[in-house]
Amino acid sequence: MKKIISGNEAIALSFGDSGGVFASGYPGTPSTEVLEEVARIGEVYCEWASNEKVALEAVIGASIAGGRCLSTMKHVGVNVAADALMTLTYTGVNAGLILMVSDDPGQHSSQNEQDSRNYAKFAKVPMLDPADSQEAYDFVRAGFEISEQFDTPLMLRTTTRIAHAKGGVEQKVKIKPVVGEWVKNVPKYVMLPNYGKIKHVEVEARLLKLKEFAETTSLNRIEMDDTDLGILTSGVSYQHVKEACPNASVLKLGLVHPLPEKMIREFSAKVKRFMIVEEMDGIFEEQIRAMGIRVDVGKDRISYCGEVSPDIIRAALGDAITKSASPVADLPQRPPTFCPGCAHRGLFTILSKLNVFVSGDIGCYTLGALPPISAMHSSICMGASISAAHGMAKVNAIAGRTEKPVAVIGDSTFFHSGMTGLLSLAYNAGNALVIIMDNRTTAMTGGQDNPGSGQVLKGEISQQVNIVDLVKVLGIEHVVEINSYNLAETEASIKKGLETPGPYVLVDKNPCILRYRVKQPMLSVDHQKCTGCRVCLKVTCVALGLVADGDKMKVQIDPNICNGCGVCAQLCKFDAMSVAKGREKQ
Ligand SMILES: Cc1ncc(C[n+]2csc(CCOP(=O)(O)OP(=O)(O)O)c2C)c(N)n1
Repeated sequence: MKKIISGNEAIALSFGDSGGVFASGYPGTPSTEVLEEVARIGEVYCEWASNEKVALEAVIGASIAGGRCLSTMKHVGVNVAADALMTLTYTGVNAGLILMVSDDPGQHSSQNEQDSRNYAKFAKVPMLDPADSQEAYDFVRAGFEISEQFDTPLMLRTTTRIAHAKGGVEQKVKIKPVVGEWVKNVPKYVMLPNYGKIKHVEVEARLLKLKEFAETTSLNRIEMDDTDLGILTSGVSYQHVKEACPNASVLKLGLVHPLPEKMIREFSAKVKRFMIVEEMDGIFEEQIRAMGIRVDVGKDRISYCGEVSPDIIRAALGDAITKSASPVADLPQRPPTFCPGCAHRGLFTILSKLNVFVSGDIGCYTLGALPPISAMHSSICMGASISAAHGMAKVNAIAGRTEKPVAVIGDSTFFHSGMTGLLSLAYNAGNALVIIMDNRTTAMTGGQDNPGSGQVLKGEISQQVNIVDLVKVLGIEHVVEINSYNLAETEASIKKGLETPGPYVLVDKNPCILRYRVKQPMLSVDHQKCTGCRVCLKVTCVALGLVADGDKMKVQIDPNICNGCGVCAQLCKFDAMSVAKGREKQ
């Protein structure tokens, strides 16, 4: 019987059904649900690592110890794990090892739009690119087989639409996990230069064998139809191709690296017009053109940016497009904002008031950059806030500027890659104010656990790191706890941190309102006192709205949404906001 599940669920299911024994990853949209689902199914050991490099390294150890294993991450996570990946490709594996990476064409939820297929080419490893949930399921099983047959890590790549869309999946007969031997093999696993040189030769030979395999594997298939048009494609683009050109001949790649040169040559020779449809980079096209194969339609007509759609394919072919009646076009924009009651709101309200330069990081707090709060001025990648603030302060000092930068970072990001930045700042006599928003979860990606939340992925209680102690151990003398719901106190603490020379760290220990559901008595507005000045609206809380009161518009609070955090009330100069009558005890 078929199950209707998402690509992410299919990968998790197949991991358990294909003899998997160990999984480790770091959350990141659209990959996060894979490990959550492995944990929910509950048959296989899995864990959140503190970052993607740690996750991949743990999985390397698991493979050396003989267990089939899986590491999950989003595309930018591979940048973090790349150091391990680029040498893992030399050592190869003992038991099957899959690195699952989810790309985000269209940047629905990411800081960039990089194409992970580049990594497969760069690391010289095979990559599979499923086109639906069934393939996501099947490719995990096939991935383990390829990984073991060719002694290589294998990358399994999804994109947002494959990861999150649901489709029918037929399960295969379950393979019982068998843990292999754990053997010492210095030339294979110790990549000193002398061993590495030998391994590099082996990697090149392996790639040639994989190329031969690509020609014959059923992972790649030709669907011959009308020979006027032949399209080479893979992944979700295959679905768009089938919708836009149902009669065209199609070469559908499941193994997207290395490419089956002979197969492509023969296919392209049989069709009048040869088109390549690929999202983001022109990786197929570049290689296929380098093979000397004629490409009639490709990246010259399909953008490197954003997602592909049937309309884009039709337009690239020069077909007349009847504009699709998109219901989305006329909807009002609803930019993301802090949740009602989120502790980040109070902090950014004060940072905005103080008009300091905020070196930001990646998490819910990045929303502090948006108007009208507009209190974040750089955000590059996870962990960059502290190191970048350090660099700013050093150059400020050289330029004779006295302004001290402020770095804002969340707890998960601090554990991920902020700690090393702070260590370096302390070591190099830095001069920044660092604010760590310790909401005890990885909120941005849906509230996953981390080393500060006190429990692990499968729900068991674990140690809970005390960030204040940790910061001290890294060499910071001034560490102060703050409560960002109290605006006056927070302002005073920030000013003190800015006035004190050298590194200064504030830790805001307020739990994520969405995950921990901390609810204070809700507030209401006294319209006798409210003048309609709208100062409170600057905190961009969706619980606040306007309502007509006589000839004036006055503020009202939505009782269904207000979390009673009181930040808006502290901004009101007319004392118009207070705990709603009858709601004193929530
Ligand atoms: C290298 C990398 N891995 C994962 C992500 C996905 N991601 C975005 S923000 C974030 C962490 C947010 O947690 P935290 O720093 O605690 O802030 P919060 O959202 O809880 O305020 C993650 C995992 C990413 N953007 N980059």
